[in-house]
Amino acid sequence: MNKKAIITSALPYANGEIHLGHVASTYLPADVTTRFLKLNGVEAYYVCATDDYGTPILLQSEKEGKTPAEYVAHWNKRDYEDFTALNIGFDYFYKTSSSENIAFVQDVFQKLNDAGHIYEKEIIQFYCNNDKKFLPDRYVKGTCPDCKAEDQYSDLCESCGRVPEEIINPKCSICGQPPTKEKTKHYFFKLKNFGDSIFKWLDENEHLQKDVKKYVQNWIKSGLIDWDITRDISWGVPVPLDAAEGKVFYGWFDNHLAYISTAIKFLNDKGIDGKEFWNSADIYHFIGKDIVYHHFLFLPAMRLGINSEYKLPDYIPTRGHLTLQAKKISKSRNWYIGLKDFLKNYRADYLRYYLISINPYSQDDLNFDWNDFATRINSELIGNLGNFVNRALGFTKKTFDGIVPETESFDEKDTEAEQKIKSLATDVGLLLEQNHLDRALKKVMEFSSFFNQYFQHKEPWKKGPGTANCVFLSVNAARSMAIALFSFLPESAQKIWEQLGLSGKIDELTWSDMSELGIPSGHVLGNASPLFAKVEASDIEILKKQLGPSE
Ligand code: B3M
Ligand code: ZN
Repeated sequence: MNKKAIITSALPYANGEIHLGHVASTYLPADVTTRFLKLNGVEAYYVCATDDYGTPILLQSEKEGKTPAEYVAHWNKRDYEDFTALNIGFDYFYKTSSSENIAFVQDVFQKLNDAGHIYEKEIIQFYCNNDKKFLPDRYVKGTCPDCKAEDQYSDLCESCGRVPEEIINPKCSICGQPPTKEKTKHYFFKLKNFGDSIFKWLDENEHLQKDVKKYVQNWIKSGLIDWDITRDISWGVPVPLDAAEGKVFYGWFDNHLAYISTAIKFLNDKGIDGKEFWNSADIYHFIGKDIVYHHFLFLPAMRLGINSEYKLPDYIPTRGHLTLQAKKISKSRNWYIGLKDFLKNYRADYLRYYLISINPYSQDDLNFDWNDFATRINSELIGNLGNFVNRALGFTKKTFDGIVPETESFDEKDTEAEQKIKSLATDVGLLLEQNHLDRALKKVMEFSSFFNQYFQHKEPWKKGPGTANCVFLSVNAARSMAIALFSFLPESAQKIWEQLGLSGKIDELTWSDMSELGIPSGHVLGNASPLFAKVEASDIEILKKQLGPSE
């Protein structure tokens, strides 16, 4: 394992609230991974930023009578608060509109330009005579020229995942009328130049998901097109050329560069050489499958175009979309659940538990279902884990005054239990290293269920021989579980820790500590109380109506 890592997750647009869909595919998996790496002694930093530029943001700020800078500052603050409430532990949360990112983007552009990867071209841009504006990107909808799917945005086909060269049968997405065309000069990035080198990079990188690689390599085989990187709007990173007055970069030119500029700013401020760190660390970019094109083509091409002055990613964990009650999330149709609203009703760990359990390391979509949420929390989190911890600690309190008893010689069952503790770090760690967060969490739950059965089998309430061993091993198992759970459920893990009467914070430990019998005989436990409260069916029925989705 590399001893340094930088972790990023797709940057949220500073344009509306964070909802469960965002959290499931990127922020939560990245957070779990970062916590895991840190416990493994990796100097890992999780950095993120709001994605502040683009036409939608400009138009929305105008509608609300705010400057775009005020508008994005509002969402930057709010997003950070919402993420923090879910215990997403960013080491640094910044913005693409930072002075550091602007300078960085302009510098990268200059270098690409000097290297001959940029050219100017007169293009025809859609214009709506009805709305009296240029219509870049999302403001035009039509039929995808590649897969023929209808009703697709001109900058991204959600059906085939490509960025269309020219959308067929265009319509203004504000008023629905066919736009006219106006001439304007734009700058293009020679993406075509990079097909072969990206293909090779994909072949050589064994950490990237095979199916995603294949997908991208097929795109490359079918021919890449050069990429229009400028826009005629007032909100964006200015193109640093005299001849480009009034033009700004397209958001996808500057946003992923903020992964680098944000990390470097943060590290430099800490007194670490940011650039050197970036180039010697493992780089992780967590994304959802809708932005594969951008992260597997634009991003590596731009880094290659400046001679890999900043290294390419090692991992781009790509996950599917969250659907809600089996339907696609849509903000405009109010079919979504805001993170803040959700957390007013249920604590962070309920959501973390549920979303991690249903989220495989693949591009398959996953579904949020209220009833399934209630069932999993009640039967797994509470019925299995909460039950075991409460039983083991409660029994020790009642029968031994909370003092962990002296052990006797272990019988076969005890030895098996001891073995489970000793192998937990490896069992869970291997899966986390491979990004199988759902399976790793399941392993912890299997561990808990083993100990439930062990406790049941030993019948310590009969106070026969073996009772002391059962108590000793059970409280030690609860300790191991707390450490293993910390990456997934940080609050609950810390709570178990405190109930065990252990001092300090779990994040000061190391991963392998979970495989020690760390609680000695004679140790005094803290106070046991139920870790979780049941999710009531009646509440779920109310929330289904209240939080939406309301369709
Ligand atoms: N702001 C959000 C998205 O398309 C977009 C991600 C940028 S990552 C550099 O999911
Ligand atoms: Zn229009």
